[in-house]
Amino acid sequence: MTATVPTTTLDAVALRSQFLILSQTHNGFPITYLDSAASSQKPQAVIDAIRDYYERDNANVHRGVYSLSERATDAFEHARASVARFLGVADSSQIIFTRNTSESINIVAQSWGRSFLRPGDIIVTTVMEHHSNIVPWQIVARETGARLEYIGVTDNGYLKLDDLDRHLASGRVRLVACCHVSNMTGTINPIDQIIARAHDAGALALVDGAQAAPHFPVDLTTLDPDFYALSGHKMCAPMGIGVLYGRRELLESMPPFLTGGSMIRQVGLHESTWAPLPDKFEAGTPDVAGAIGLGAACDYLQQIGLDAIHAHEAALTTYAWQQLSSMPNLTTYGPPPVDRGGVIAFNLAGIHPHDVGSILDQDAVCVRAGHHCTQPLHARFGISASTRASFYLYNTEEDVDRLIRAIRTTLRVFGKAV
Ligand code: C6P
Repeated sequence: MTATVPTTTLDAVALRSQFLILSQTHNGFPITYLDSAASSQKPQAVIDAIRDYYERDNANVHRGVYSLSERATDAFEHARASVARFLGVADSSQIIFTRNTSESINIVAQSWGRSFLRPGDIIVTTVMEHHSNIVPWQIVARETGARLEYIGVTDNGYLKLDDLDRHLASGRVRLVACCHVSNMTGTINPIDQIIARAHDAGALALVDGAQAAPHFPVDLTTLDPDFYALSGHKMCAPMGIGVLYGRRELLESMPPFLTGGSMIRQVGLHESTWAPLPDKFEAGTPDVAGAIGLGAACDYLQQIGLDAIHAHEAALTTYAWQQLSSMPNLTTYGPPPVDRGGVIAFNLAGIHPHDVGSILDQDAVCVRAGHHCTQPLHARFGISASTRASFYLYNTEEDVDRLIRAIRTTLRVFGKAV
């Protein structure tokens, strides 16, 4: 069945001029960047914001009383306010700057988990998680005597929500940790329902928003998760800056994760007390330029409009899906475009994804090949690796056409029907 291709109002061709990196060629072909799920490219507005900070305002923050340091502090806190606005959060002190999604989830596991989990408590996560929402819970479960249980995945890449209800019925679930969007199947999970069901059962909800917040509007006041984690580098910001949002009472009740400078109120020789939020969770000199870049990225994405970005990605995903799903010798994983973000993982019969990735690179088509840090999900589909194309605001139908052509070339190289 052919789905209608949704319409886009985004002028991606014009937007591309703001991403200088995309004007390069490789092997004589224009770069077709289809790996934004791994890390996005950065627009000039973000690069300029970082450069301006270093050229005009650079000094350590929250320390100096001289005007340069005050300007740096203002720019840093202004960035935090931009992130809060982007996520629909009124109180910017609930926005903790971290390095990335992995660190954000580890803070919750190590701080909240080690303090509040007891033997017999249950943590529920899902088979479709990135390793960064599995491994921290394995470790904290081992340390506290809590049990780790999973929500399974259907053949079409949806979560088996009956599994969630079954676990919640035990009355022992303390936390449900779930991704908003899968980085392999692209499944957009019904995260509002998952959060509501967790809360109804007296459990907390942690959402890994790494593949969601960059691509469609996320309003945390409406969604009401207890924790939400994201990475700046997947949403036009630099690498090395991420966010942990947390409910105020929870963050206040949790001990700090990293300790030392900036996060204290008072230090004695044997006892110390902690600074208020968000400083309690931001020990040491922060990545000020990274935060400023993230603030600029949030403003940039909001200016373009997250609804428009989502519609644009939906149009490209549908256009790609229609061609990929009818190709012989090609298997895709996950739900139809209507239920997925701009991510399509696939395999070509008898061809290793690394070979696919290398041949596509000869035509300057950049995709990810491997397990995408989702080994349990790959195992669920009986595979160890896949090739993944992912789309963002700067991609065009022409990019999809190049992908399809390069896949056909790969099939021909291996003597497969096209
Ligand atoms: N996924 C991908 O190619 P970090 O590395 O900490 O910024 O993000 C971790 C992470 C957590 N959750 C999800 C859903 C993710 O997709 C990622 C990162 C990249 O799919 C790199 S492995």
